[in-house]
Amino acid sequence: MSKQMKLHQLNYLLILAVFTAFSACNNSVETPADINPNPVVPSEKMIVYQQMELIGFIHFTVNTFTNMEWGYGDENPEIFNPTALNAEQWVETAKFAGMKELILTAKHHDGFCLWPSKFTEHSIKNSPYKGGKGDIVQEFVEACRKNGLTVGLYLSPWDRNHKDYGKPAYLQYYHDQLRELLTQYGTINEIWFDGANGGDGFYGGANEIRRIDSKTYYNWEKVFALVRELQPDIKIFSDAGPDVHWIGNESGFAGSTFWSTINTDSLVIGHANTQYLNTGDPEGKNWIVGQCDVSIRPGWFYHKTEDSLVKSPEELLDIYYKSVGRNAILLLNLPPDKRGLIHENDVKALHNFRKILDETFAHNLAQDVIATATNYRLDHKKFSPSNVLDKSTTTYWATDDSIRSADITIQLPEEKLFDRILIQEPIRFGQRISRFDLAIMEQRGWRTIFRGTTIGYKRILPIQAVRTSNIRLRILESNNTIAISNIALFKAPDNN
Ligand code: FUL
Repeated sequence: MSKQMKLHQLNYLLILAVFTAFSACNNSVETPADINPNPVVPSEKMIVYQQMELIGFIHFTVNTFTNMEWGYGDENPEIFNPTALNAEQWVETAKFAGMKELILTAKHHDGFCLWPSKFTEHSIKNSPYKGGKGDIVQEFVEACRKNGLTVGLYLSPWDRNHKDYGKPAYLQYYHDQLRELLTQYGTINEIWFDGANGGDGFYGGANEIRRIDSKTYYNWEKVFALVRELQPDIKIFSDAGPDVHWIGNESGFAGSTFWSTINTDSLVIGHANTQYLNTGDPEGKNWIVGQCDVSIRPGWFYHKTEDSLVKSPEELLDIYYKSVGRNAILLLNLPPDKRGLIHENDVKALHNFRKILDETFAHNLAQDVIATATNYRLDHKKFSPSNVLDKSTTTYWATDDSIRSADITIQLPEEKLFDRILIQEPIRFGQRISRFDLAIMEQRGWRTIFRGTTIGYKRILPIQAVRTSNIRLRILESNNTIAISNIALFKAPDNN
């Protein structure tokens, strides 16, 4: 090779290197930053929690054997005798239904403990179950772990058995029990603090009424600090959070307007404003996930007389759409019977509920579609309307900052029949949308089929079935730059 040729080659390589470096540099300049987050956003831990969507409750204690809802606290532990208890059956039933976590009543208001607590005789250790050697919390935790469900525990603050309830001494007892539960059973994902507090009870034989000041008695800040010290990643549920809050009713539904933001300083555990809890607060300074608790039966505990009153799959679906479909978590209670098994009727209803859900959401009809919008941020593909069509909740369509009202239209390759519309916001930037409507294209033009307010992590709109090839989501109000991460269309099996 001549000297000149070599030089030529060198020059060429140099130009190529400079060009590559320049275009790499230019590309990184070209990829714009994400939209600005709202002042209140969820932590990564709470986003993961919200993505569980459906979780379950297990209410089981002496009440199951006395046919009560609130045990008085004077029960003889001898009555607690499940003959065929199988925690795996609970977990397998829950898992089949699509639940990602189960929460067990380790201690309900009667004070009876499902684990052999060192601090009381009112427990499983004095029952015939496994000759007093049983530990149902342990069995439960093992079954959950084996099946990949996270574990939650309920430790009732109100204790109608304990002689010191209402006095300072009880608080030490409560802390000791928390310590047992949160140190002896591995990772606990959620702790559930009930709001029912004080009233009549056995109280070590005093048989009287004990009232407490729900604002001060438990010193909740201290309790929460202890919980976090023992289990740093745990989610704390109560009427007031701090991570997950009660939805304000026990029927399982969030408001049709539901914000994940709320102000906790106005909430008192045991005396919360249920309407406020049901809607959240667009001005709220705390991000707290809403949780809708409801039982599959009229009662929280098993009663034989309710075997015929198990909620139907259709009722369960209605609850699902009003909880998960409204930006909240559904916590569905499955109470084991006296055998220690979830009753066949409950299992059947759950199976059919799951079957309908699976059939409904198996096939997104928004396939091979084209999404267009009246505006998209910087005209950059990072914010393109087509981002709402992938399954990812990371990619999103967003508008320019000055835009607070915009349309996104989805054009299907042909007319499709659908009756469920799913919409999601990329909540890592906060919750933004406060008014929207949906319209479909008909022969005479656009027809509005739904007017709504909030969307949040997930909104599912069960609508009358419509047939169309064009659907338009119009965002009318938003507290920040508009952003949507997903839109999908589904058709439920007929009559569901
Ligand atoms: C209520 C309790 O009083 C019920 O017994 C049940 O545990 C429910 C989940 O919470 O406040």
